[in-house]
Amino acid sequence: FEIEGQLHGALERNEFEVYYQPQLNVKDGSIMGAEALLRWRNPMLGNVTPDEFIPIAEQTGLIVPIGKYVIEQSLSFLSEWQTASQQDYMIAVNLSPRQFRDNDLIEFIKKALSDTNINPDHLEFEITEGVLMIGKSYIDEALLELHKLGIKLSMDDFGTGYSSLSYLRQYAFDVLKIDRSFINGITLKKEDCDLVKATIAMAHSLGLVVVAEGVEMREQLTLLEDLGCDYVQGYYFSKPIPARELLEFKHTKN
Ligand code: G
Ligand code: G
Ligand code: MN
Ligand code: NA
Repeated sequence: FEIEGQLHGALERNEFEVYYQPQLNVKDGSIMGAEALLRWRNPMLGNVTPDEFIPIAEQTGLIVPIGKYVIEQSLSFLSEWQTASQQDYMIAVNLSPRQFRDNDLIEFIKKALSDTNINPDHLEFEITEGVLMIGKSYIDEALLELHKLGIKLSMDDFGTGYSSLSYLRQYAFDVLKIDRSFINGITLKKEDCDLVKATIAMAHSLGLVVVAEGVEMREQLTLLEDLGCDYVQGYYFSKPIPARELLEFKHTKN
């Protein structure tokens, strides 16, 4: 109730900031790109986490303008980042179910790409099973449209849902993100290690690249490298950070 009240007008009051968490190449530790993660600081409520406000933004429809702000900010940051570093980075943005009900979504994305002069294949949208479970044709059509534009699609939180495998077969995903709950126990539990190993092999045989989420320890990185994982993301490298910090972020593997 209080969150909802404050959420109205939060965009106009400039209370949001997009943070970025780097994604690194397992082989050489180089930066591949970053995931955009929204942060909200409100004068009355202080910092409110996305787990608290995203569901309310979804219910109220406020996620539509807020999500557009995230896309705009992320692309303009990517343009700045690529220019500053002379590297072809990727930016990954989370899309939630309600955003697909916006008839203007695809046109908005196209315009944001052309305004920032970003090549569509440097933009990735992270989709959870929750989006696909809705089972509406407008979602299938939007995903197909994004794919045709050359935008990358990644299946987020892989392994936590009920029908991930059938969705992998049904949709044109480019990236599989292994949920951090599996990475957590990877060095401790043989079952988790075996599951991650099999997931990576399956993804590769389907032509997908694999990102491991929630890497917190060096031992996890070493094991993921042995298992052939492509990219990693997690507190071991960096938590989500403001744009200006990412511009200065350098990771050295050793
Ligand atoms: O930022 P944090 O790491 O606490 O993210 C918590 C959850 O909020 C994640 O599931 C993430 O996908 C979601 N989230 C964060 N930023 C955004 C955003 O910009 N859009 C949407 N739809 N979800 C987001
Ligand atoms: O979109 P997704 O649900 O995957 O959101 C990523 C969430 O995971 C965000 O809340 C982000 O802050 C969090 N996160 C990122 N790296 C780590 C990590 O290494 N450990 C833990 N516990 N959380 C992480
Ligand atoms: Mn995500
Ligand atoms: Na997620």
